[in-house]
Amino acid sequence: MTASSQIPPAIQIEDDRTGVTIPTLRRALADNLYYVLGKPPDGATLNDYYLALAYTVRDRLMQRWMASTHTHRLPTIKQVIYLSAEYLPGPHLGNNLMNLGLYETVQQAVAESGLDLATLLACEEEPGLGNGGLGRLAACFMDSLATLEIPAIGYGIRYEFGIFDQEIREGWQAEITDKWLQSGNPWEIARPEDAVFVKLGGHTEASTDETGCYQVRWIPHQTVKGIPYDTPIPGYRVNTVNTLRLWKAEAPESFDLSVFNHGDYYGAVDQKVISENLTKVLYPNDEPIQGKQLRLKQQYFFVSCALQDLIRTHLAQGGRLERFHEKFAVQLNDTHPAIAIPELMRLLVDDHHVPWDLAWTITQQTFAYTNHTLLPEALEVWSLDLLGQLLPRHLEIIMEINRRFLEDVRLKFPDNGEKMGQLSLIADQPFRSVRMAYLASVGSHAINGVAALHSQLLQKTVLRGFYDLWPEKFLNITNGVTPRRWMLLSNPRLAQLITRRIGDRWIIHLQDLRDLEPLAEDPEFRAAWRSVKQANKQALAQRILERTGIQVNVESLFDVQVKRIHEYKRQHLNVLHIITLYNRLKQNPSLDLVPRTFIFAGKAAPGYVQAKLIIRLITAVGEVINRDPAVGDRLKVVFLPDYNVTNGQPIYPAADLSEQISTAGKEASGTGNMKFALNGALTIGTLDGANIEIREAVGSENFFHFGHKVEELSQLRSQGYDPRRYCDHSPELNRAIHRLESGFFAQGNRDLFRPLVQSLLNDDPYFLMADYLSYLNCQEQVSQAFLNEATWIRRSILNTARMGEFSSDRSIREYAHQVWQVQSVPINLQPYSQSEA
Ligand code: HBZ
Repeated sequence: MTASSQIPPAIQIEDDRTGVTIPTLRRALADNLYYVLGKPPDGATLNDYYLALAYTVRDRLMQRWMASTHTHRLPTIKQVIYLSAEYLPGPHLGNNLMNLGLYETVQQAVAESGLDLATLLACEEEPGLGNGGLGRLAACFMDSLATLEIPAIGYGIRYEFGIFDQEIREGWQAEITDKWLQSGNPWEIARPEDAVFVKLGGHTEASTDETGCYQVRWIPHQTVKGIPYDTPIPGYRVNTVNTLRLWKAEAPESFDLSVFNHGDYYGAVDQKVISENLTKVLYPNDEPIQGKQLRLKQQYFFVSCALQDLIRTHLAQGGRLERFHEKFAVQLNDTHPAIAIPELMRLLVDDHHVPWDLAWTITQQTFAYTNHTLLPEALEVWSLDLLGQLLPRHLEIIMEINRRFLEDVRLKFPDNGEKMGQLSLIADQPFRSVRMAYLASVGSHAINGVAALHSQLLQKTVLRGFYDLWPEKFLNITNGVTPRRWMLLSNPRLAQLITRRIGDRWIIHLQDLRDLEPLAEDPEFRAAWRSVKQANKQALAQRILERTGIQVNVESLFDVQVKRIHEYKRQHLNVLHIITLYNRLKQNPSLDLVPRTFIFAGKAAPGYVQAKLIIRLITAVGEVINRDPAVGDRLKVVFLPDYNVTNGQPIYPAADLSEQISTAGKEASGTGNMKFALNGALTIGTLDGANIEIREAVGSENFFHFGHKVEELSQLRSQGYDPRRYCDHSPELNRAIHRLESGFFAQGNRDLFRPLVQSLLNDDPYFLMADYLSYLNCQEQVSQAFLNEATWIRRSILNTARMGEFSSDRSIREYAHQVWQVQSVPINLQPYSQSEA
């Protein structure tokens, strides 16, 4: 690209594709509808209008996007490359309008065209290209990178079907295919001209060339073509527009042709289908992993596409491969892209003839690895069998990396065979496999956990041996969330109230929220704060009514737990509390109970039987409690279906209480906990993940903590934990468990919840029984606190005021300085002039 391509082509000054006056925007909307979508105004659907508006906004990003891309490619500029198998960006339109500063103008333009912006925004299908926290973190990071004007590309997979849509049928989760591309995706631009080819399968052949150089050739069984699709990621009120580049797999035409020439047309079509299957669907597992071949193919496919893309652009800019790591800082979002380490080695050594040692230095200097979980069942391993079949050359390279690594270990710890076995990238049990977290650690110069406790535990447990070897590689970078989407866009009432009092710098300097602290003592401000919360609760109540038919009391305490459904997150501990309150009410119908509305949302992995049963438990308890006239509107239990970014946005602003009740040591960080506290909810939580840091920041008096700490749980475990003991000692726990066993919530069916009850009574691996009493007492404190409205609101304000450090801008600054060594690069837009064009 040349410099002049930053400048839009010569048209009029107030062009229909760039102008931002109301008449121009209206004309652009009509224009895009007619000329891009081919729809006359009277024959257009709401979705057509949404698409036309999206194109209108995309047009207004284009000059900044091209200028950013052009500048970021310059050899002197270091770029962040985020490799993530998952992204959950949420709907783009509202966010892009906000970041461009066009929200109000477009709202008015749309209204003058007889349309309603909110209605058009609701047409957008969000890209559900992730499971949960990890994918959403990638999206928050992309927002912060652009806002901080840091050159970045996010690489990932363009899944044709994202995370399934969830419906609740007779109380059970049903999974529906997510056809997010069905009505068109106006935000992406296909770049077939940038396609790359990815090899799979086959075998390798070693030889020595004429200069005596050892060479390995990989003769693949199959080749697939990767087509990139680019989505602009604009920063907030800056010119930087970064790129999210997602790859789609297709069959290479040459392959089709060769088969076609042999007359096997149907064979060619089959091959095409096989190739395209590669990026068909996202694996809907959030934690446990199984060795599925297609998943390894997906991982390798996008990583190879990304690295080939980088090498190509680097060389095209005159860059030298020895300087690859000076141009690109590549972050591995968990181990899903860790195959990038042998892939970069292969590209450098085999394809570009870089000597091994130099290639290894470049590779280590290039990569950094973020770990997101310690759960043993979630740590990725790939069997040598599978790797050998699919990526024979990579297996050889991994073995060579391991050989050299273990040799270093041996020199450092002579005569310590045990150490070598512990550190080996290859596990022997239960089958020979590559430990991807080890591979990622060896191939990276920096390794981080995502909250202080998690980073400590990472160093002490999963990666202990590596920490002992290289303590200097390890660091903690606590997660954060973007205040643009999670406050400004999703909680406009609160954002406006805050801005009226302290100005709007908090949007990019979240620490400025501190200025709200003194206002917590101001009764007038507290009243305004309360009205905002009530309005948000009213809005959520309306959605609850529309989606579930349940009428909730907006004066009640909104007690909210939204996140993936998992035993370690302990939604069923929350349910045990609900059942206990219900039992108390049944025992004493005139009990003076603080009214609560319990709100749950979240998806369960389709194969995770126990998690699906927890959903059924929540809906079953709701069915009984919600229609018990003796309860009235003192207790309601709601399960909101299809939790995703879109449906999450109205939830956080309406919460009074945030449930963050994972077993200590299990939740790496959590990010929902940050969204709630930022929006003024108080937290009830264990000392786990980022809860610990949130509690320190907001003040322990403004945070309800309960439960055993990590060390206390390991002590319990080593003493021979007996969950039944807690039942025997707590009549209320006993009664709650009995309600479940008796079939009371299952129309007399004693079998339905038996697996849950059995698990709790027999092993209780997540210590619900041990934490029950402490949780119950803590909930009692919550209720008492809620009765005093003035102090509750005061605490709510202080939560928001003190959450400044949990902006993803802060996380990204830490990565930029401590891991990536990258700087901001402001983007200059040449002023448009007729003569230049
Ligand atoms: O990553 C989550 C952690 O559980 C959470 O504590 C943390 O806040 C968040 C961001 O750091 N982990 C995930 O969301 N993990 C996945 O979504 C996942 C997806 C595919 C897998 C394994 C895990 O194969």
